[in-house]
Amino acid sequence: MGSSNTLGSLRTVTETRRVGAIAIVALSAPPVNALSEALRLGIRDAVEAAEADPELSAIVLIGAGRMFCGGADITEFGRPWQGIGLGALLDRVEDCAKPVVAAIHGMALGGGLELALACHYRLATPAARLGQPEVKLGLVPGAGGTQRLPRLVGTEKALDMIVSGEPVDGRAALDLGLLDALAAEEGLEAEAVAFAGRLVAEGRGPRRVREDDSRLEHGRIGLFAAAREAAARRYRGFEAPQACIACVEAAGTLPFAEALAFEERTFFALMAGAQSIAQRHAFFAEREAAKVPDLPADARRRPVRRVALAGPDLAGAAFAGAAEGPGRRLAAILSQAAGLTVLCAEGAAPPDLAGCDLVLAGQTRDLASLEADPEAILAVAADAPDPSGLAEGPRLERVLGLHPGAPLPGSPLPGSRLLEILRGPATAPEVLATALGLARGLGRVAVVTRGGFIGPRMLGRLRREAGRLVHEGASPEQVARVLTEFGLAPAPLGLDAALPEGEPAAGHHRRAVSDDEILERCLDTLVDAGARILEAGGALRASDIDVVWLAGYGWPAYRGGPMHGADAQGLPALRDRLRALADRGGPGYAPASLIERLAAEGGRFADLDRRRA
Ligand code: 3H9
Repeated sequence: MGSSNTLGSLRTVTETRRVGAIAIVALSAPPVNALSEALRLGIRDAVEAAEADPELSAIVLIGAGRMFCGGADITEFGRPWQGIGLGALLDRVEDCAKPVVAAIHGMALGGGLELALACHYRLATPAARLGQPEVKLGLVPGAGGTQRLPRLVGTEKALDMIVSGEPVDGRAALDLGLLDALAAEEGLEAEAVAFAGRLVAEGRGPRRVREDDSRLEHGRIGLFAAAREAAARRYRGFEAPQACIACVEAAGTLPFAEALAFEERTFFALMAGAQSIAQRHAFFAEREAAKVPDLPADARRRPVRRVALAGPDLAGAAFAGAAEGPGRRLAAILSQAAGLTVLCAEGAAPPDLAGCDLVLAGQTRDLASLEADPEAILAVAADAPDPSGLAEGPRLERVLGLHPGAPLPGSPLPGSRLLEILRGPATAPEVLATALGLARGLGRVAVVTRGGFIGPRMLGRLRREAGRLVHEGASPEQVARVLTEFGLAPAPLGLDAALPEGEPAAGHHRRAVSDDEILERCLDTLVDAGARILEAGGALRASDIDVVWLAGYGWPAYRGGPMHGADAQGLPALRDRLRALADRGGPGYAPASLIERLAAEGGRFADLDRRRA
C-alpha cells in the first residue's frame, strides 16, 4: 500500500510506501529533489502521518531518482519562506517520536545533508557524496548544518567540510562518524528497511544529534584562529568562509537553539548580500551556458576517443605542458584527459589521421589540406582563428574553434575550467553537440560563441585600456596592483605585457591617474566590449560572457562576472561614464548601442537573457 503527496505546483513530491511497520517516504522532486515549498510541506505531512499511524514504528527517508537531495531550492532564495521554513521542518523531523532513518544515494548536499543530520540515523552507499557546499553560493548552511555536523564529526572536520564546501564520499563519511552504516550500491532501500526493523526490534528510539555535545572540540586552543587565518589566505575577498567559521564557533559557545538562530540570521544576511547574489548568478549562469536553443535535442553526439594534433604549432606541445597559446594549452589538456588517445606528429611526418574523431590545429590554414576521416571534427584553437578559414572550404560543416581560456595559476591543468566553442557559419549540429560532449567529458564549462571567441576579444580591449592608462600617466605597477586588488591576476592574462614603460607620446601630458579611474575604465571598456559581442550575436546570453570570465579568466566568483557587475551598478551610470570618456578620449569610447538602449529603457543585461529564455 502506498500514498502520495501532491502539493503546490501539483507535482507529486513525496511517495509513502509501507513494508510491515516501516514507512518509506521517498522524496520525489526531479531533477535533484531540491527542498522547495512543496517538498518541505510534503515531507512534513508524510512524517506527521507516519508518526500518528499506530501501525507504523519507524520511518525511512529516501530520495527517488538520481539522488537523496541537492539541498534547499535555490530558485526560492530572496523571498521569505512559504509554507514551512527548512529549519522548522528539520526541527519537526528531529522531534519525531518514532525513529527516522536517512537512506542516502547520489548526493546529500546543503539542506539535503542537513535533512539527513536531523534524522536519527543515517545510511549511505559508498559512492554517495555528502557535503555542505553553501559556501560556494556565498552562504553558510542555514538549517542547522553548522550546529549538527560538528556534533557528529567533530569541530575540526566540520570546519573543513563547511569552509571548503567539498563533499566526502560514503566511505569517508562512515569513518568520520557521519553515518551509522554503509549500504550496498544496489538495494539501499531494503537495507534501510532492515536497519529500521532492527532499531524497532531492539527498542532503540530516536537519537537526536542536537543532544550530544561530546564530539565538540571547542576547548582546543587556536583551532578557530588557525581556521580564520587559513580561510583568509585561501579565500581572499570572500565573506562566507569567515561567516561559516563564526557559526561553527557558536556551536560551542551558545545553547543549541540560540546558535541555530544565529546561524539562520547569518544565512539570511548573506543571502541578501551582493556576494551571494553574484555567486548564485554564477551557479545558474554555468548551467544555462550548456543550453544552445537552436541545437536540436536529437543532434547526434559522437564520442571523442582519438585526437590528432596537426600543424607545426602543436607538434610536441601535448606533453610539454606548455602554457603558450590556446592551441598548445588545449593539446596538453587533451593529452592529460583519461580515455583519450592523442596523436602528434613525429619528426617531419604528420600524425596518422585515420580513425581520428577530432583533429586539432593551431591555425585555420593547417586544416585546409588534411586527409582526415569525413566524420572527423576539424577544430582550430587560436586566439583569433582566421574567419575566412571557418567560412570557406570543402568541409565547413565539420569545422569549429575551441579555446580553453587563460593559463590560470593554481589550476592542475594548463588552462582554466572553460572551453569556448566557436561555431562557424556552417558548423553542423552534430559537430557542435560532439564538442559540447567533449567539454563535459573534460570537466569543463562550455560556452558557445559566434564570430570569434569572447575571452580573447574582450581581453584585447582590456589590455588596450590598461596600456592607455599607463600612457596617460599611471604606472604599470599601479595598474597591475589595482587589477590584482580587484581579484584578477594580471600576469596569466598577459596584462603585464600590455603595460608599456616610458614616456607618453608627444602632445600628451602625464598626469596622476587615480586607482578608481583605473578600475572604472578597465571594467567599463571591458563591459562595453561584451555588449558589442552580445549585440552582434556573438554570445547567446550576457550570462555566458560572465561564465567566460568566471571559468576562463579568474574573475572572482563573488563578483559574478563583468556583465552581472554592470547590471548591479546600473547601466545608466555605465553609459554616462563611457560618454564622458568619449568626450575626452574620442568616439572609440562611445557606449555600445545596446548599452544606450538598455540604459534608456531602465533595463539590464539580465533582462535580455530572461526575454530569450
Ligand atoms: C542550501 O541548501 C541552503 C541550506 O543550507 C539552508 C537553507 C535555509 N535548487 O547541476 P545540474 C537545478 S543552498 C534549485 O545540471 P548535475 C539546476 O539549476 C543549496 N535548483 O545537475 C539544473 O536546472 P536546469 C546547497 C537546483 O547532476 C538542474 O537542477 N546545494 C538545485 O550535474 C540540474 O542541475 C547546492 O549548492 C538547487 N539546490 O549536478 C547544490 N541544484 O536543468 C547545488 C540543482 O533548469 N547543486 N538545481 O538547468 C549542484 O551542485 C548540482 O546541481 C548537483 C547535481 C551536484 C546536485
